[in-house]
Amino acid sequence: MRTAFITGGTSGIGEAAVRAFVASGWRVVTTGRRAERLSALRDSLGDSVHTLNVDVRDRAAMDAAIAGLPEDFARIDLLINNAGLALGTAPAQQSNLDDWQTMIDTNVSALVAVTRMLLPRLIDTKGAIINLSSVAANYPYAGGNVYAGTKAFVRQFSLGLRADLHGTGVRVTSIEPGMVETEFTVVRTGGDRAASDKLYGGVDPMTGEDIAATLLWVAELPVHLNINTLELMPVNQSFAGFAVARN
Ligand code: NDP
Ligand code: 8X3
Repeated sequence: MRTAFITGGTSGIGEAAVRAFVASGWRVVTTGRRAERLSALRDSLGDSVHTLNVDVRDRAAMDAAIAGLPEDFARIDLLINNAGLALGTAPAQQSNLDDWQTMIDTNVSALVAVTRMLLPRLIDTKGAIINLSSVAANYPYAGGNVYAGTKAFVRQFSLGLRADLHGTGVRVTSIEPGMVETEFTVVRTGGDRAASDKLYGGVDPMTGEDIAATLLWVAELPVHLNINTLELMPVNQSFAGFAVARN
């Protein structure tokens, strides 16, 4: 039985991924700060899931949690670096520096730390890493500033990992979704459910389950095949033109 380590299993894409991987016969280790949601997940999915109630930014706690994994969950075949967030949509010149730091700490620093901690196990198993980047890595938009920067880091780090892991058999993929209706926009807006509903209203956005199915598909492809990057959007989302200011 293969084991996936999925960060951020308490909501959205991560929670859907935990459910999809368990349904497909994987064991799953998952993390999150909201203990009650982790317990509910464990209660609904049973012994195939092991939960770690840690903040991904807490390097010492994450290191200890990984070192203490029970034997059945210690051999990791797949890391999905999913935990992440956006805070704010204000222009850079009006943004909150603490929000910027939180995004960098979570989306960049924590992601590289968890990856480094699990690399020896992933090399042992000739496993795989799938990182949640975003279309924001590829297309700048106003108000994207630091969030987009963190996701561009994730994309380029994924490609760099692939170069370093050449010859080890470890596969690495950067997944780059557009609009997925999860708690993402509620978090981004500081709890504004109406703003979230308005953003996704009428769009027929992607769902956490859509992305989970993609993650599972990537993970279960033949091991001689590596998807380097994969960008997804809802049909109703595409590209805008350049902005031009006139004097
Ligand atoms: P959600 O807000 O629904 O889920 C985010 C998950 O990340 C939660 O489980 C949350 O758990 C976890 N998380 C956030 N911060 C921390 C932390 N400090 N420590 C531990 N866990 C943390 O959003 P999504 O499911 O949409 O987002 C998942 C990933 O997908 C993110 O990396 C996001 O950037 C990316 N993405 C999302 C898109 C979208 O449109 N929704 C599009 C492209 C990429 P808890 O709060 O319990 O700690
Ligand atoms: C989330 C998608 O377009 O809101 O990464 O940045 S977007």
